[in-house]
Amino acid sequence: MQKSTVWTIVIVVILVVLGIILLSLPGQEGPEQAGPEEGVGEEIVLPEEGLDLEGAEEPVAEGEPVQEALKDAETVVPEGSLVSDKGEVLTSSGEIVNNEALPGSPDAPKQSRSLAEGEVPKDAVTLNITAGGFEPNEFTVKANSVVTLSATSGDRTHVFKFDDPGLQGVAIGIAGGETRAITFKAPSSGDYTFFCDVPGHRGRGETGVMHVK
Ligand SMILES: [Cu+2]
Repeated sequence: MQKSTVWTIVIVVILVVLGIILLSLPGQEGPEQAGPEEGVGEEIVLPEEGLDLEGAEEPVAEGEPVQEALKDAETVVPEGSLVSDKGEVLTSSGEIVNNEALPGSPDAPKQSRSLAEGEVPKDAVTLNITAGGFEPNEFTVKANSVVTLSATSGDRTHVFKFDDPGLQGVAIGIAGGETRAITFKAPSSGDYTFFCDVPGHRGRGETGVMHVK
């Protein structure tokens, strides 16, 4: 029993030493051989694959809400901004419009094409502009509601604009005799001055006030 125990210990020690020698030899020759055998490479590759998959899914998930928003969106006036069924005014790419954006830029509310009589929605706010000023020169809308504003020129070219920089994107340019409209989301409550931006027109009285309540 004692002899066999000694031999067992000797054999185990020899095997361990041989194992250590065998393991250390490929390591000295090059890491390329040792790596795959030990499975070290696999452990690193697996988490990387997992991350790649997560990364690929993110852009798809971001694109879906935009398409979803456009699905039920409709224009109130021809070639104007889209309005979603949730009451948001949207750009052609499905983003919520920015009233502060430069007039005519993709992020700003979009004015309609020239409208024929009967194309102005019945619930629109309608303004007539002439050298004598705006008629009416004040109107009231509900805060954060979707508003369609229509402007008609009774004589020559006019440009409807708001004073507040936060509403600079809400602008309408009309030639003589023309009617155009714009759909936008009303701001928070307050009084907002509007005017005609054609040089000299504001000074002769082409101004008014939008009351938001
Ligand atoms: Cu004017």
